[in-house]
Amino acid sequence: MPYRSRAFCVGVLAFAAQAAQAVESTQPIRIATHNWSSQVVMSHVVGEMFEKMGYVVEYVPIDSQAVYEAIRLGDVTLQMEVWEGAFAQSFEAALAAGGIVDAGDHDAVTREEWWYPRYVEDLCPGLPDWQALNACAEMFATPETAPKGRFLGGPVDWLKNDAQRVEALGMDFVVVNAGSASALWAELSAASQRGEPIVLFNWTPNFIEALYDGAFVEFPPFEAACLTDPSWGPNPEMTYDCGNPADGYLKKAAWEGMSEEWPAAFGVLERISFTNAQIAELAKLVDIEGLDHDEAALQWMEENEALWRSWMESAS
Ligand code: TMO
Repeated sequence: MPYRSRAFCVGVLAFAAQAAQAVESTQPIRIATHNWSSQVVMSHVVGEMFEKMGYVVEYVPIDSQAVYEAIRLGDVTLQMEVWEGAFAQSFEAALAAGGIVDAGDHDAVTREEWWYPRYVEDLCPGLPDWQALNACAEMFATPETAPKGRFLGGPVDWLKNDAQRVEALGMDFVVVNAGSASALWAELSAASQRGEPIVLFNWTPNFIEALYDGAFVEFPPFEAACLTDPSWGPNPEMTYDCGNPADGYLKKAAWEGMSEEWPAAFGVLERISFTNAQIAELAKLVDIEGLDHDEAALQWMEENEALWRSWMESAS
């Protein structure tokens, strides 16, 4: 780096350090980002708030299951969207091991499950019942799964239990994982245009609700015992013979040391609570309106200033 620009950088750093004197620590707060839109936009909203308070922020793209171990070890500071269906097991295992804390629930109630666009009900009578779906399995076949049906799952780092569920319930389906969220939506769009049967992973809150009518498949209702006690549920010999929680939590997770290193920021994190409608809106700004994640965060903040200021206010 030429000497002049290095001097410039040093000047900027000195200024930043001065501006940040109000905060307890200028160590970067490391915010995990994942591979679905609302999570990334929300992370940028929180990052912007922390920067306004004088903190230094870094965004860390990381696998959505491995993140809990990284937080536990203090390598990552926080994760804004802990969805019960996909991440409860990894999160709760890390909680039991220590070093990570539950930083509170969002107002939002979540569901992550097999889902189909509404017209599929005309092709496969008896939906949303899972046994009715299974009776139509062949209709969902692709060349790679025939004669079994294809369930198009999300990227492999999300829910890991679909293949076990298919086996435990004796379903004539093969799980094929999409490489990305946008690959899921591309397949949904193509199938809808042709009126073809499709069953895929979806969740709520999400922007999809604004674009498609559809429904979740109803499996045997979730209970914690389903995952641990083989005798529970329709298959007395296997676990995972149930659906995902239909009214799941959405939590924030943080490194245990956050409340000492950056106490005011931790207080803000605890107060932050997004509703279903707000989370769907975060996703929509990116997935329908085409904004970048950071632009979407700024736009959302412009439109919701009283709300995020209220989360920040009682901080100092
Ligand atoms: C974790 N997700 C919201 C994609 O199901």
